[in-house]
Amino acid sequence: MRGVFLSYKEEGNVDIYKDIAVGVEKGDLDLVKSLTEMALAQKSSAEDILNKGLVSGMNVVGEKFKNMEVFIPEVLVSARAMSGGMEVLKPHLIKAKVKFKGKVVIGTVKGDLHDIGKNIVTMMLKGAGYEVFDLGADVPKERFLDSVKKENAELLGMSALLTTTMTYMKEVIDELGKENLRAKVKVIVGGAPLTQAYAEKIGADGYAPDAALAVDLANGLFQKGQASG
Ligand code: B1M
Repeated sequence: MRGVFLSYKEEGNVDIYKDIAVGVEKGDLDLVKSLTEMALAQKSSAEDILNKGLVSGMNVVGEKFKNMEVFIPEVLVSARAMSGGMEVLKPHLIKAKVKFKGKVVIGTVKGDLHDIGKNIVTMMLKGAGYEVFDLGADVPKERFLDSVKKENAELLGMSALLTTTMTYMKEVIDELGKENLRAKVKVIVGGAPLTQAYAEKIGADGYAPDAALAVDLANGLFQKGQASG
């Protein structure tokens, strides 16, 4: 084992990312956590560990799930291993900021339990200096609206992973309009089945295909002053 770890240094940590990905694929929580800690100790960036290791492993699981090579129990075990790695990464992704850039309410829409991508987006937004109120998964429109009002949020982020649930995003946007909140709150959406065209069709202000671009999108909206009402 020691020899393997020494070789990570020599290979510029490329192998450790692969092993983290394989650990996620196999659902080996302890291995994923210890390799994540080791990669951090070897000065890998949290973003590289996340994208080249954890997300890369989960993508393989996704492909296998699609091809019916693995099934829901294996996927859950992999998701748990990925979350373990994310817990280790969290403090490194979330930099302490004295002043928040803005307030964001985020959640996965009603009927949808997929929260891994939304959690990554949340972590990245926090890391970028936003105050984020994460409502979790399976969030009905009433909760989105209550939270936007209560926190006086400038940005609402919605995630959906199912073609059957992404349609709910429009219901939330329409509800914001009915409550005269649409001009005050910008809406960004994401999730595997989403596209820019779909985001435009439902009246969202922006779409991001991944967590890093979600941060760019939020920054762009705030910089233009569009998200500050
Ligand atoms: Co589900 N599932 N699942 N699943 N699952 C998918 C989504 C699916 C594509 C698999 C497949 O068939 N190939 C398919 C959807 C098909 C469709 O609608 N077209 C599917 C299905 C069918 C289902 C069930 C219906 C299965 C069943 O019960 N028969 C069921 C539905 C349950 C429900 O929600 N009501 C179900 C259940 C589950 C599990 C519970 C087992 C588990 C979820 C665990 C959890 O999240 N806690 C699960 C998983 C893990 C997956 C796959 C394998 C992986 C999803 C994932 O976490 N990806 C997925 C297959 C796949 O996507 N390849 C699949 C990794 C994650 C980092 O990516 O979430 O896309 P993603 O997030 C990215 C970007 O999209 C973006 O940034 C993230 C990071 O870069 N992003 C945003 C996401 N949200 C954003 C918001 C933004 C901006 C960017 O702004 C606000």
